[in-house]
Formats: sequence, C-alpha cells, structure tokens
Amino acid sequence: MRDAVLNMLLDNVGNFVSGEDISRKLGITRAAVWKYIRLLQGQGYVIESSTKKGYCLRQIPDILDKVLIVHGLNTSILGKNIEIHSSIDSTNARAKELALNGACEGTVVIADEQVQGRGRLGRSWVSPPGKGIWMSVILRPRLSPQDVPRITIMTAVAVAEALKRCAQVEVGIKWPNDIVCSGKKLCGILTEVHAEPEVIHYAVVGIGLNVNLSIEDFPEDIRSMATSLRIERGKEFHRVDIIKAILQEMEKGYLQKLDGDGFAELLKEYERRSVILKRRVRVIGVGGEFLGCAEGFGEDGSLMLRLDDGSLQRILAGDVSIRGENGYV
Ligand code: BT5
Repeated sequence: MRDAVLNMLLDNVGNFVSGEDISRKLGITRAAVWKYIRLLQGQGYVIESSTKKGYCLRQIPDILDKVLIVHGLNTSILGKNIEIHSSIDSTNARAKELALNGACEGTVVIADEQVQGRGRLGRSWVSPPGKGIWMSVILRPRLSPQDVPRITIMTAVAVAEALKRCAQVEVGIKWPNDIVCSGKKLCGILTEVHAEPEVIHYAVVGIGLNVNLSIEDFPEDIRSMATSLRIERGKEFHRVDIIKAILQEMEKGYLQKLDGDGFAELLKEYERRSVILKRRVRVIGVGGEFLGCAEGFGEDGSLMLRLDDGSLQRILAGDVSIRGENGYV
C-alpha cells in the first residue's frame, strides 16, 4: 500500500493529490493514507500536506527505492525483476546465484553497499554505502561464447550514453572494461558467464559506478586514479535516475546491437569513445607485457595491438590491464 501511495504521488510530482482521491482509489481510510504519508516522509520524501488540497511530492531522496526505479522505466526485459539490498557481499555473486536457480533474463540486483565488491582477476571493488551504483544484470544472450566480450562493449557504450543524458558528462572508454573521465576511472564493468563450448547459459554484467563519492571515500592507494560524478561535476546526482537510464540504454544495445549491422555500429561508437585507439599503450596480460599502438578492436571484442616490430598482436578481453605508456590512461 505504501508503494501504491508513492506511485500516485509520483504520477503527480509537484501537484497536489487529494487525500480523498488516494483513499478512494486505493480503498483505504484517510487516516491510513496519512499513516503512509508519514512513513514516506520518514524515509526522506518531502511531501507537502494541506488540509484543503491534499498531498504534494516536492522532493525525492537519493535512496534505492524499487518504486522509484520501476516508475516510468521504459524497458521490456531489463528490470522486470529487481532485487535491492542495503548491504551485500557482491551483487555479481548474488546475481550468479539467482541465474543458476533460473532467474529470468533481465533480473537486476542492486545494493547500497558491497562489502566484498569484486573486480576482475580477484581484485576488489570499493563500494561504500549510499554513494554509488553497484548493480548486476542477468542476461541470457544468444551469442557464441567467444563473443562474450561484446556484452562488455555494449554495456560500456550504454553507460556512456546514460551518463551523457543524466549527468551531461562525456566519458571515455578504456578497453576492455573501464569508463574514464579526466583520465581517471569512473566506472568498471565485470562480465561473468556460465557457458558450454556452444552455448551461454547466462551472463552476469556487473556495473560499479562512482556517483557521489568524494575523494576521501577512496582508499589512498587508488585516489590518484579514481573519480566520481560528484568530483567531476561538482554536484550530487540521484542514483535512481542514472540506474534507469543505464537499464534503458543497455536494453537497446542488448536487443539491437549485439550482432550483425547493429554490432558494427556499436563498435564504431565504442571506437569513437576509446581513449586508447591510435595511442601507444602497455598491455599487461597473462601472456606477458606488450608495448604497442592500439590499432582497433576485433569482432570478438579483442584488441589489435601493433607491436614495435611491426607485427599485429590480437589480445583477448578479460585477461589484461592497460596502462598508458607512463600512467593509468
Ligand atoms: C573492474 O575490475 O573494473 C570491474 C568492477 C566491477 C564492479 C561491479 S560493482 C557491481 C558488481 N558486483 C561486484 O562485485 N562487482 C561488480 P578491474 O578492471 O579488475 O579493476 C579493479 C581495480 O580498480 C582495483 O584493483 C582498484 O585498483 C580499482 N578500483 C577499485 N575500486 C574502485 C572504485 N570504486 N573506483 C575506481 N577504481 C576502483
């Protein structure tokens, strides 16, 4: 009932809805309506009340409220099922568990805080409470397992588009899985799959996006290479707006851009945003360390690196990190 009351207020943000209308529509007493208004106010919603006019939602708090995420979310698959946690070990770990148990495609797990957020290759991901988007999406793509890196490419472009729309910020993409701003890491993507040689059972795409973190929120050892929207734009953002935009952009990419001409178009967009293309980069991979010029990206999401001896080295996504010749980018 609390959700239904909130939905009515959200349908009329900035306008009054009478207590009588709410009680009639929801079949509850006006005293009950008032009880839910008080509950919402206690959760941070600024609701003006007037004996004559009723209730008016004036301000929405930056909280991960499922009603806020679903309200007006214009997707058909992503976000059909949403699980929100105030604190969790890792949203990717939880999403994998759900996927194994048959959770539907498009299931989203979001947490206010992660206490064991994970990066690639066992690295950790800093995920303090209330300040970032720590989210994982379950997909069941009809792709050949070797093309899995396309999912990370699609997600990176989706996050970039969402940030342009919601935060008026132009970000770069650092292959394979980083979103950067002013040469620092704003977001990391972790795609994990459960597959057999011919078929992907599920993919879990984890997105860690630093929204309202200040520099002190990062441990000292990563302060020089990490950033947040707040640091970049000098103001705070509502995480829910960005979550919705990411889900909408991701769904577009998922449905239209993972193969054929759609993927060719996506790759162009990825290249346009790449911060390493045509630059000399150092690739630190399991197979060793290479220095060369990033010439392009393959259909499978690999990086084509022109080595100093003139040969072209194809580097698969997922097992390398990239540094600029003298720093992070
Ligand atoms: C990544 O790994 O960039 C993937 C990060 C994915 C995090 C999301 S959050 C939701 C979901 N649930 C999870 O448990 N994970 C996913 P990698 O390229 O390996 O980068 C990790 C490195 O980035 C660390 O070793 C640090 O140097 C740095 N780092 C850690 N936390 C950071 C942060 N909040 N912002 C910027 N850099 C960070």
